[in-house]
Amino acid sequence: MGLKIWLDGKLVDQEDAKISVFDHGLLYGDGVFEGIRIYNGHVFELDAHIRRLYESAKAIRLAIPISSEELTGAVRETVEANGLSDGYIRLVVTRGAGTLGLNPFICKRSSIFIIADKIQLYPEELYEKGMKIISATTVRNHPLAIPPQAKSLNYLNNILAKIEALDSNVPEAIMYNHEGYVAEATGDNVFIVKDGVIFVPPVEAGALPGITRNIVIKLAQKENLQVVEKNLTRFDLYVCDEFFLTGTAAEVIGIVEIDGRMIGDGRPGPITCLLRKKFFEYAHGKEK
Ligand code: PXG
Repeated sequence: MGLKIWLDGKLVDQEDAKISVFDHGLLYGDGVFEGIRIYNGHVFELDAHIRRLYESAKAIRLAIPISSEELTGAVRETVEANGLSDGYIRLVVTRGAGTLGLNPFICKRSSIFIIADKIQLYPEELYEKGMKIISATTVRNHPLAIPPQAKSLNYLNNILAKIEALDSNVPEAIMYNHEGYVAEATGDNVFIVKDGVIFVPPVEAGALPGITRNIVIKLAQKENLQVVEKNLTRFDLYVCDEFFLTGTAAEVIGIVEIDGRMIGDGRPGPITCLLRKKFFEYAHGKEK
């Protein structure tokens, strides 16, 4: 049996979940989205994801035609209809069907759909051994272009960096901003550890304000670890003691090599492993 998809107010079979070829989400990447986890039957940090979605929409002048309470209910309804206890939700708001031509205001009503499915996990081995990555040459979107804080459907910037990673036979790439400071990975935020202190690039460097990032910062502070938001350079990444990425899909994953430079002793470091464990416990123990 296929999935039940929530589409514009109704749960429909996946075969019937269709969007117009005139939808500007498809024609122009004009829309916003969220990727959310389900742990133990609970939608993880749903309120934070809903808030970010409405902010992304506001930033691109997209009116979401239902209230955040209704949308929250729709997400829960979709999870329930698919009987998922662990999985992944893709919540998408497109500009809607219009005509050819950029004008978004021609589109009468945006479309909302919600997919709740199983998540494809990275192999456990990748977490134990850590990941090798590269620096992308593709520069992160300038803040005066597509705002990096808005989670828009226009992911070409990140996709071009991802292609560079895959061409180099590694799964991820670090993106730098137009000033040369570390922004983020293609779908994850960056953390490093140097002399026992955790450093995180500020969101203003061109990162998405990651929900996993926020939680990991809080969990680190609870462990009495010092967390400093600071612009980081490629040099800082090359000489750090530990390096990890955070995100809804990857959770917390150690980086052991970048651009051929080994990080630490070539294995995920102790703070990385501690925070990965704390994040797992938080995600699985929390009633939300
Ligand atoms: N930066 C970018 C550019 C992202 O797209 C993150 C950071 C991490 O944010 P969260 O809130 O997840 O901690 C993301 C998240 C997918 C997918 O299907 C992408 C993301 C999350 C989940 C799934 O590609 N991006």
